[in-house]
Amino acid sequence: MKATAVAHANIALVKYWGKRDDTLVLPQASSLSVALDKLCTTTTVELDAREDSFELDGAAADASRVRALLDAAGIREKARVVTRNDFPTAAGLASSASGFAALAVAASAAAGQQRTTAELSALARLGSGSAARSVPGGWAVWESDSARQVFPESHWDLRFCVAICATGPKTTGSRDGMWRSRETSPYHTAWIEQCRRDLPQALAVLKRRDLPGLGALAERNALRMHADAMAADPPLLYWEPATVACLRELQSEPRSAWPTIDAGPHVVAICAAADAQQVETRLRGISGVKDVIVCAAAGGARLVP
Ligand code: 2P0
Repeated sequence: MKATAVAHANIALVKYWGKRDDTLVLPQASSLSVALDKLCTTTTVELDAREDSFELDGAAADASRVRALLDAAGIREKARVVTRNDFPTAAGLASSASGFAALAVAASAAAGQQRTTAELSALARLGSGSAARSVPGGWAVWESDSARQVFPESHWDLRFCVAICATGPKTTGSRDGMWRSRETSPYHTAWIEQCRRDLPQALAVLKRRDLPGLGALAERNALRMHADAMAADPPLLYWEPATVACLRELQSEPRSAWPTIDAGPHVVAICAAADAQQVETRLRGISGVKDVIVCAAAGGARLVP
């Protein structure tokens, strides 16, 4: 009746920004991500508790989205859920992907359920869309119900330098932001059509390990997602001055790293393992960059003893 799981956050190279079904959390377009080793969540689920409780990084937190996922898993027993993020939650780094992936795996195991990776991915998706990709981990594609690993983390020795460009929670969460973009941005249809063109190209450059190809594609895809969001009404501007400074730095020639940005201010620089140290140093030198976390690719969510 008790199980612990770990899962990693992921960064999308072809992003998910728009749902075709808000309740079932189904995407308008498929997305591609890679799991990040340093951004890790550990979750313990204990069933048969007296009442539901959810502890996040040592503090009591709202259990409603945790309960919704347990209900979706058919778990009626009261649950005590304890979650720890091995990275600064306060910095606004996406923790919902690793959090719901670890929760889905731990809760299923605690209830004695046998679920395949695809079924666990579909369950995690109901908590948060991007969590579907953290269940298989590695290089993952989320198509509809669930995500699957298309290449293992060992496929390519890249680094992902996460430049923390602000502290404190972001202003508009992803859920509201993507809803607003779909409902009000005149660029949204073009954005979704572009993602459908980007995915097969991204898979081709990923397969042949073409870093300038994948980097440039990921950079374009991220900036187009932000163009869609900026064109919403009211507009969504996730960037800080340090975000723009990172983009300028990474765009200087000769290029060795390419940026991507999620629905927040932080910049993730994609580079070869051999270049990670110089990329980290350059990012650390930028005014407003609070920290840089250098990650490698990671595997999927798993139970731990
Ligand atoms: C992604 N993001 O593909 C995109 C890029 C943020 C920007 O998935 O509403 O927290 O829970 O499904 O998964 C963040 O959105 O949103 C996200 P919900 P989620 O990684």
